[in-house]
Amino acid sequence: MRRALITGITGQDGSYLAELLLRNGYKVCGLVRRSSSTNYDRLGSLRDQVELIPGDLLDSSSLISAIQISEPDEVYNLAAQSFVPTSWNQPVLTGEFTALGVTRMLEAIRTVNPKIRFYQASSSEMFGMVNESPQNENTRFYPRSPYGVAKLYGHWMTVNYRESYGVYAVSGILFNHESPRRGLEFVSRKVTHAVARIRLGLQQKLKMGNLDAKRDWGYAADYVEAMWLMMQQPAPEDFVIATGECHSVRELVEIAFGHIGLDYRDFVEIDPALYRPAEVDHLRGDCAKAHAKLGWRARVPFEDLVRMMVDCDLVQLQAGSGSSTPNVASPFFVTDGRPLAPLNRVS
Ligand code: NAP
Ligand code: F7E
Repeated sequence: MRRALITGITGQDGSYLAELLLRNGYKVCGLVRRSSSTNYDRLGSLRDQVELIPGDLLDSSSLISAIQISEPDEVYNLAAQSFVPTSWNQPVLTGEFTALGVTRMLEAIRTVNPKIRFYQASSSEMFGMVNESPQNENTRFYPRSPYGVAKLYGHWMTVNYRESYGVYAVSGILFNHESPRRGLEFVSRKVTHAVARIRLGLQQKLKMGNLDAKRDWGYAADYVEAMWLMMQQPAPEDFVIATGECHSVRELVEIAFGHIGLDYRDFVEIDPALYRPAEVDHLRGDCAKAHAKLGWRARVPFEDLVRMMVDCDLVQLQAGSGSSTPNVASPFFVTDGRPLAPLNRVS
């Protein structure tokens, strides 16, 4: 039985990756940091199928011990301070988690067993102010936030450990990916959750920042498959993972409100406080390399993703689940890899 250790298992991607690895027959361990109350909502029933090991990216000895306990063949480093605006408020802490945390984990691997394969969750935020579009593995990096800078450090450390020590270390440069398990502060989920609340009469208005920013948004359950595929190759390489499509935040709100028959202009208010000190205006990824070498491509179109997230939020709010990030079953691909019909709509 192959064994994997996931850092960030309680996050959006961690829960989808744990599901995928369990389906693929892995023994799955997850690193969890201590908090005053447990935070396992996204894991749902997976909680009983994975082994959770206490540890923190800030604490090297806990990483060494997590590797000794889990004895993994593969480590997926998904843990990070991942919200871009917070990185301006807490730039040093973001650097500790998102940048130096990578080195701590790589050093732990080198110390315990350098044959362990390592995946680093890199980000399209590293491209930042782009000089070409779409962006691929050779595009210049120009991060625009402390988060982007921290991710770039982690990316280069991953490359460096591969080149310096021959560690099988890969960096997945993933563009934005969303799901019903996305944190409420990220724009996609903020919008779909608010739209559902407005539909149910629980909220009247939605405050938004820059509607003109453009992103390449895909479905998280698709993207964790790319992570796993990168770790199964004969030699370690870095890959861009994206849909190749670009949409504005304005389109996002238009589709989400339109899905329940409303015009976003009647509900959205612009709040200048939500603008960022430096914006990433436009991102669109070119995943031709991943398609050619991994056979990977995104399967869920943007419009379907947004509508599915609105539907899931409506269902969750009506059920009164009490959790903002429940372990909603993957609405796509639960059968044979083809998108299913949308979930039940609220009449
Ligand atoms: P997420 O939902 O914010 O999850 C982050 C995870 O990291 C949580 O499990 C969190 O634990 C954990 N964590 C944070 N600080 C930690 C620390 N000091 N020690 C141990 N664990 C810690 O993020 P995501 O959307 O799943 O993204 C996964 C990774 O991919 C992140 O590294 C993110 O930066 C990167 N990424 C994401 C996207 C995207 O669009 N989603 C795109 C590119 C790259 P708690 O539950 O305890 O907070
Ligand atoms: O913002 C604009 C905002 O916070 C997207 C993380 O997973 O993807 C994510 O980073 C865009 C930005 O994601 C609001 O200005 C407008 O241009 O959903 P977001 P992000 O910053 O792109 C990358 C790839 C990661 O690696 C990160 O970890 O939406 N926007 N109005 C808003 N954004 C938010 N959050 N809230 C607003 O009200």
